[in-house]
Amino acid sequence: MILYDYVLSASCYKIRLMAALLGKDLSLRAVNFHPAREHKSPEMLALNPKGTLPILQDGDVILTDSAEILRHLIADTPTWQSDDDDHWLSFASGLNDTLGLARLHDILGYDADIDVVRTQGNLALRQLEQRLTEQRFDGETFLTGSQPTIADIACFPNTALAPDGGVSLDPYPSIRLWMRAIRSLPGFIEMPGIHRLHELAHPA
Ligand SMILES: N[C@@H](CCC(=O)N[C@@H](CS)C(=O)NCC(=O)O)C(=O)O
Repeated sequence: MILYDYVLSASCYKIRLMAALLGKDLSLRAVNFHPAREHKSPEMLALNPKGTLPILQDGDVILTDSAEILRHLIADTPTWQSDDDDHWLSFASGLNDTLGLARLHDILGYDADIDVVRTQGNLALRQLEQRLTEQRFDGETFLTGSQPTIADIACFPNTALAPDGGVSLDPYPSIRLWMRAIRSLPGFIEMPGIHRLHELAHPA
C-alpha cells in the first residue's frame, strides 16, 4: 500500500497512525504539499482530482478520503470497528474543517475566518469533552468503549494539534486524559507536534 503523504498533515497522520497500530506496512510517498503545492500537480490530480491528501493506493484501488482509508485499513479487523463509526468519522471531518483549518491558517497562512473557525472548533471540542466525560463515568476510556476504535484515531490528530491553531485544550480535562491513553497505545507513532507518552523508567 502506498500512502501519498505530507508529514505535517493531521489527515495523513491519521492513516500512518492507524497502520502503525495495526502493524501494517505503508510505503510512504512524500508529497511536497508546502511550499511546492505538489498535491495540485498534474500527476497528483490524475490520482485525486480533488487535489487533497491523503491518497492511498492499494493495488488497483485508490482512496482519497481519510475516513474511507481508515475503513479500508480496518476492514478485516473487527476490534477496531464500532457501531458509531459513521457518527465519529463525520465528527472528525468537522474537526478537520474547524481546528484543522485554524492550524493551516496559523502555520501555513491559509485564508480563514479565524475567529469563526476557532469558535466552531471549541464547540466541537465541548461535545467531545462531554462524550468523554460520560464515558469516564461509565468506566470507559475511549469514545466508543474500553478499547480504541477508528472513532478515536479519526478524532485524535486535529484535537491534539488544536493549540497550533490557537485553540487551547486547557478547558478540556477529559480530552487530555483520552489523548494520554491514545499516546500510550502499543505501536503509537509520533508526528511533529504530537509525542508519545514517555514513562519514566524505574531504576533496576
Ligand atoms: N476530506 C479529506 C480532507 C483532508 C484534508 O483536509 N487534507 C488537506 C491537507 S491536511 C488538503 O489536502 N488540503 C488541500 C489544500 O489545502 O490545498 C480527508 O479527510 O481525507
